[in-house]
Amino acid sequence: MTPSSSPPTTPTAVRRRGWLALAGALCLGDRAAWAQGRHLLRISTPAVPDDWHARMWTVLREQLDKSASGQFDVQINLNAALFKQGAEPVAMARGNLEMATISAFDIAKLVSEFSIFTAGYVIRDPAHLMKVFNGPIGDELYKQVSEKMDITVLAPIYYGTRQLNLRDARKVSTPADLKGVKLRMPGSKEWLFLGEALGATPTPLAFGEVYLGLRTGTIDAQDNPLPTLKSAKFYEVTKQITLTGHLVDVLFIGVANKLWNSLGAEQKSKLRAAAQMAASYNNENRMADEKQLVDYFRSQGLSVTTPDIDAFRKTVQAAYLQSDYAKTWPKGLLERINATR
Ligand code: KDO
Repeated sequence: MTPSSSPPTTPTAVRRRGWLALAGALCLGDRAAWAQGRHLLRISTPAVPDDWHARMWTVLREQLDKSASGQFDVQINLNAALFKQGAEPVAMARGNLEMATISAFDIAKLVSEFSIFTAGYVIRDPAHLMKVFNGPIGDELYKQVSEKMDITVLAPIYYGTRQLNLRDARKVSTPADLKGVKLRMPGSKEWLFLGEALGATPTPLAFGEVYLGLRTGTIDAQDNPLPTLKSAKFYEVTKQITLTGHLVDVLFIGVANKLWNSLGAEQKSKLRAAAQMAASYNNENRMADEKQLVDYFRSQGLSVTTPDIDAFRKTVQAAYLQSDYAKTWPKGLLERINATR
């Protein structure tokens, strides 16, 4: 990718596009797809176009074009142009959106026992993540999501391992070194708690505002997986990456039950298969990227440091275990997650 000095989006442009896209999708798209007898599949994501979990939606669309030709009208809206980050589950429940990636943080807002998946240093690595979410623990979670959020999970995807990314270079060995650092987090209390557990001063900000926040200095740091640091170009406006690996992050490809329940068995299996193909495409590319991006960022002049991971793990785990979140975790779930191999 060629480095550029301009941000990938501006908030005003995104908002303007958002209103136009929203009006189009809600009024015209709905009727057009209905008139042609196709199922409208409106997708909304905050992801930037170059990110793997944005590109995977094209994989899904192309697959459906092949396997269920003329049956779905897939409309992909990137950069939070249709719904703002975190608003997707509500839009899906209200019938204004059919598909999105939802995070464990979105789920925890409504299904509090699953805040366990928002806790740092619980999931060990991508293989552990897939075993947990493609096994019985995942099935229990998806049942709750369907009942309480009216969303069917079609596939978990690996979003990447979250690392710290700082505007200015500084020594970061333990959480104490992050005291007073304004660490941007997405805007929900579960995310802010993670920032606090890391020892920083969490500052809520939508994903689309992060580039500018780093460039102007309204925030000192952000956390995201390495592939996203590259696709959203955060490396252009930061000097250091500290490999805390504090959250092996998952997103779930979800479909609104209103749409899901209107499909026949064959359409359901084709849509699920397309979602799984999209997930594999994302997972493979992300994991490959994570292996080689440290060298890339160093070549771009960033310093990439390794902190005392044990110190981070102990502090973050203790913060969660002492929190009210842990009180809602079903008995034995943490042990079952730890025992999943
Ligand atoms: C972010 O805002 O930091 C985050 O990484 C949170 C994720 O849950 C997800 O919403 C992601 O942004 C977006 O998909 C943009 O990559």
